[in-house]
Amino acid sequence: MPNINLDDTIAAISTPIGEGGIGIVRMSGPQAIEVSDVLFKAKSGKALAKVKPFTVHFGFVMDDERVVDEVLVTVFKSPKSYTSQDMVEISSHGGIVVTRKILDLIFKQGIRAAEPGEFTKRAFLSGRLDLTQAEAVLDVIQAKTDASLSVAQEQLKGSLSKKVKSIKDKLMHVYAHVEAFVDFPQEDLEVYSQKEVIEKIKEVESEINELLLSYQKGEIVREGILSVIVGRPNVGKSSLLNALLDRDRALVSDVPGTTRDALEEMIELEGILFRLCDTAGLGVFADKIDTLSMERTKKYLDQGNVFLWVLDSSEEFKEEDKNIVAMVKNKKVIPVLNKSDLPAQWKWEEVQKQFQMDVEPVLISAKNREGLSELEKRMKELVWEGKVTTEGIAVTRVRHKAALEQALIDLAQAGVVFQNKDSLEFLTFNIKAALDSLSELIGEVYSEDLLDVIFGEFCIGK
Ligand SMILES: Nc1nc2c(ncn2[C@@H]2O[C@H](COP(=O)(O)OP(=O)(O)OP(=O)(O)O)[C@@H](O)[C@H]2O)c(=O)[nH]1
Ligand SMILES: [Mg+2]
Repeated sequence: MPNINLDDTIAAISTPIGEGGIGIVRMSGPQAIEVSDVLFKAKSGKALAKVKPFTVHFGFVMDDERVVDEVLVTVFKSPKSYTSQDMVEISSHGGIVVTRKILDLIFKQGIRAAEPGEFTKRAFLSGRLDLTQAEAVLDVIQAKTDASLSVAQEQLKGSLSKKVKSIKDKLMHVYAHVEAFVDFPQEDLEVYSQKEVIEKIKEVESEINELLLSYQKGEIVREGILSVIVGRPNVGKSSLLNALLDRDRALVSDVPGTTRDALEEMIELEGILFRLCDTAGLGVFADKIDTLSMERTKKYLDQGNVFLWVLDSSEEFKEEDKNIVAMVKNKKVIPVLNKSDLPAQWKWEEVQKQFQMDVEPVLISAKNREGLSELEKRMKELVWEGKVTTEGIAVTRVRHKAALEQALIDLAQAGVVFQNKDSLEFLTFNIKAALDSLSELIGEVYSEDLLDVIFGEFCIGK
């Protein structure tokens, strides 16, 4: 395990850079209070080193004799703070220069600039939060719907770690029994029978599977539903994106091939987050950029959760449309018959029959903003029958999913080893590997690289 130094003191501006009501400069570490005393003159004249923890003090940040700003300073004493260390938060007026100036004065005292997420990393390293809780802090900050906020809050409370720990405890029990048997085979120990070991492993497997089942929903709640708008050029894909967003986000023109690069925007429909992606029209490509756009569209075809397949009903059903059928046929797709303000040249029933597609279309006019509420209704129905529920969602990140899947692989291997009556030492090896994966999930073991990835996503000052 890496040895990470917590003895230095770090500082950062914790509020967004810009103008606001207040700005907060935060410090954490053993020198936080003594350094604050160099810059801060309390109106009461009292030094911060002498004040009670969890108190707020009015006064001035001074640059020698010059007042930098009138501030409130909050003092936290270890271990009862966000990072579990001594902390000071200076609330000043929310200006870019004033907060920067206070931070610079702190740096002059030899304090180091905090890295992104370093305050939360300290909370993790000091044991106040486990890794899934630290990840939840970021999810709370980035939550874009009520549902994602409530899942993040559950995780922050430790619900996922609690479940993983309980699974780990059960497995640890099995491990201890098997190991006792390996170490002292001669002795008359009260250990699980072979049948019992297999049963216990099966129990653990089913609990892990239950957690994994919640991932599909969890991912959608956290990240939104990737809804890819596809279709041949000029059918009105970008017009549809603009209509759903209710603003002119994408460029629209009557020249086929207007959209080159895929474009992503979010909308929320009754608590469900949709990541709408407008793509370049799928068709005959002429130049290198077109080829690149096509590749990008195809990547989205692989990744999308749902597809809005836009067709132009005012023009014939073209060869290019036919080619798209195969790409979307077996996916969650809504055929969107656009330009319904113009006379239709073909009927969906014919296409449906020819390609045996068991799905109803939605008729819209993106230009006149018609048929959109029906389309939105269909989009919601495609996901959880239109009802958002966060109940039972525990696993929200690929990292969690990968760790649980690895634990299952190790346990399956343990089962094979046991059934073949191979050496019991192998069995302990496999159970230990599964235990390690679960420990990694909650951060009982970690590498510095993993922490860099997780906390690197945070903003500076959190
Ligand atoms: N009459 C009518 N015209 C529309 C409608 N929707 C889009 N158009 C027109 O169709 C043309 C193409 O629209 P876009 O939204 O740029 O089409 P696109 O599918 O994004 O095209 P590419 O980016 O080139 O693939 C434009 O001239 C739009 O004004 C509609 O509902 N009715
Ligand atoms: Mg377009």
